[in-house]
Amino acid sequence: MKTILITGASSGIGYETAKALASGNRLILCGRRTEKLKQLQEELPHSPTLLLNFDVSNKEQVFHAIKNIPTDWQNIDVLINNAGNAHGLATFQDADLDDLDAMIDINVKGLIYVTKACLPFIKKSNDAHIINTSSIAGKQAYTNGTTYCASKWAVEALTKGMRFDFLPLGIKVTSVAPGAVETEFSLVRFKGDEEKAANVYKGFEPLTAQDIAATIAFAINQPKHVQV
Ligand code: 8X3
Repeated sequence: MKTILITGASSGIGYETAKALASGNRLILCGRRTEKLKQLQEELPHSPTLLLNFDVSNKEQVFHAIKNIPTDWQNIDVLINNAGNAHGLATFQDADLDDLDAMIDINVKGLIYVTKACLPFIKKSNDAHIINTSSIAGKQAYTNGTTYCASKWAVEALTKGMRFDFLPLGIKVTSVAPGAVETEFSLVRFKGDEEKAANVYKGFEPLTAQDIAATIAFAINQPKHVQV
């Protein structure tokens, strides 16, 4: 039984990953929307769960919440840095600076804060593993996506760098880099415009949150000597 902390567990990939990993594990479900986390908790009546409410981009909230995890939940083995999103889809010259700030704050700084905060606990585990949610956007820049792509490029660099740095600590590091996944992602990117969001997934079969959850579960369930 592993203790697994998941950020962004209130929806999409995080929500489905919690469901995929619930059997036989203890889950620390983190997010900003307490009601959604409670709903998820109710869907997992047979799994021990702890809910933590914080915004990954708020340094004080992150460190306060994680440092104060009850002692019997501090044996974190796996951290899934899933929280992240896109704000706006516009050329760099037209993009709203607040949107660009938000993507760097959440997708990059948020991942750094949560990882730093969890590290004192994770490094005591014999099954330590960090999963970073990257994106195809971390491998290929696209029109109107400069800063979202930059944020995911940073996730790729953080993953590779952590893999070197954490080798002496015995912590595995994996990045999962999905293409288009139909979740709230586009709704958030287009600030609630349902029509624009739905159009993104027209004409092809997008990935689902369950597909990505299964990939994360595969990575976590490999033997100790296998790092995906
Ligand atoms: C989401 C994938 O292609 O919409 O990270 O940027 S994409």
